[in-house]
Amino acid sequence: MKKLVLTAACCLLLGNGIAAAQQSPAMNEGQLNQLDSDKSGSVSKAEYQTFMSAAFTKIDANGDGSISVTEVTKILTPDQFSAMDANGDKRVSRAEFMGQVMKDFAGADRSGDGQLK
Ligand SMILES: [Ca+2]
Ligand SMILES: [Ca+2]
Ligand SMILES: [Ca+2]
Repeated sequence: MKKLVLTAACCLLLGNGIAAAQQSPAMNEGQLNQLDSDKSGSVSKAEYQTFMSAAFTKIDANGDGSISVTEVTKILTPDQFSAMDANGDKRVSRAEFMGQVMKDFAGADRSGDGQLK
């Protein structure tokens, strides 16, 4: 399960966010289904937030409340890590992580209705 979540988080981060230039900006159906916890056919902001918050907890392997480069070597490149590290302290805090992923959500929500489908 842990691996699944990490993979999904990875795909989301890579697919929707900072690496959008190199990757397809759209999530595939499997990723959407995984986030759509109430099976409404779309991913609400709340569903996305809950999922990504849980993903942060899993990524933070040593549970110190922030993500270090070593915890994401398999998920993010150093450049992607720096992009998430808003204050440049070499750690991605939960606030920095959530800030980035919610920005990704807003970017992916082209219709602006707070739902991804
Ligand atoms: Ca839903
Ligand atoms: Ca940590
Ligand atoms: Ca930081």
